[in-house]
Amino acid sequence: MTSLFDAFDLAGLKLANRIVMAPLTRNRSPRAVPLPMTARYYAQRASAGLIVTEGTAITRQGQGYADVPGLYTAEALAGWRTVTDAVHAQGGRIVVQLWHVGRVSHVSLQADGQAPVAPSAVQANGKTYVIGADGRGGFVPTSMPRALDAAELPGIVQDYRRAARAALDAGFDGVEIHAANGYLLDQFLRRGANRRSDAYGGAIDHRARLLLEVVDAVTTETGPGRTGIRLSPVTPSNDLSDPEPQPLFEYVARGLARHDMSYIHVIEGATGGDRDYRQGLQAFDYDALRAAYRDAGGRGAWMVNNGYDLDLAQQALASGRADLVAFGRPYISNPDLVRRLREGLPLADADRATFYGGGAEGYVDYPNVEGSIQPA
Ligand code: 8OZ
Repeated sequence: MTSLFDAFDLAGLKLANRIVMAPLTRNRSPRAVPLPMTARYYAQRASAGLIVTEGTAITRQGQGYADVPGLYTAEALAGWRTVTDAVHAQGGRIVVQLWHVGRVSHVSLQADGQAPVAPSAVQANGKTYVIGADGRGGFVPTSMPRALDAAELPGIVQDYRRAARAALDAGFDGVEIHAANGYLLDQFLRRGANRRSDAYGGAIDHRARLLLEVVDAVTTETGPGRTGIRLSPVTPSNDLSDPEPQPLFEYVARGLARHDMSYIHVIEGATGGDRDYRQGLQAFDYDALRAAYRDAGGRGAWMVNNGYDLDLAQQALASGRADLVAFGRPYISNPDLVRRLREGLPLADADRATFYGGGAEGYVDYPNVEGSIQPA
């Protein structure tokens, strides 16, 4: 029977096991540049079959929180090169998550204090994290966005494409397109943020158009089997919703099947919360989503995420519901999570106070099960 600890062939990339480190925002990259300790942080977690980095802004416009990393300056890319080298030196595999936040941003993070961009001028009821002139961080409401003009969208597609090229040049094994959790591509998909009446709004095929254009551009740039995508069909994160997610996401799945994806990464339920969370009248049918992808000829790996423990993960693999399982929060405090799960060892709890922002504390100082920090 398939186990989490079996190797996996991800479109030619050999993974040592089927455990994935999920993307985790940590806000420790001033001026969008990963620090030397970021290389240490990821290298400590390199026994994961695959690491997906924290969300990484493709452009300054795509940034929505203080101190998240980017892919749009030479300095940031040089920082990422030290990360990919450090992970590869430990025998790990790492892809970068390509992120554009859309409306989930604040004027103080945008060039010249401009409004963030979105499908429509609909403000998210939510907060983002900024650092004031006095150097202190705090939460502020997201700013009112401006609606993107259709003529700007090819430029955004190009931004994804350029970021994907830069990522491969910085040594990443591939990229993951962040289309989840209420950020730009999800804002186009779901009706709660998309009030457009042009070719990018309204009917399902219109709302999915930008996402599929980005997928086309990025897969063309990376070549086959090097692009994954993350979806969250029902999450309420960042004030997003849709009354009918099932046909929308099945349409997306069929569209993805026409591209040579490395994997489809699905957050089941509310991100970081209730796995049974629903939007719309019916519970979302994730098996039907997978079937829509496979029936349309999709051959990428199926990656699942959200609140998995060892038993639930093994069941998902054994039943064929998944090929890979992504673990998020446990990876903050358990750099050797693979070993702990394999040997049935207890997991360490993470300190919430150091999830977002700060320094080495709560970042690179979680020991492995023997009490040492490896690599130092
Ligand atoms: C937590 C805090 C800030 C951003 C996501 C990138 O939800 C995020 C994120 C998570 O996908």
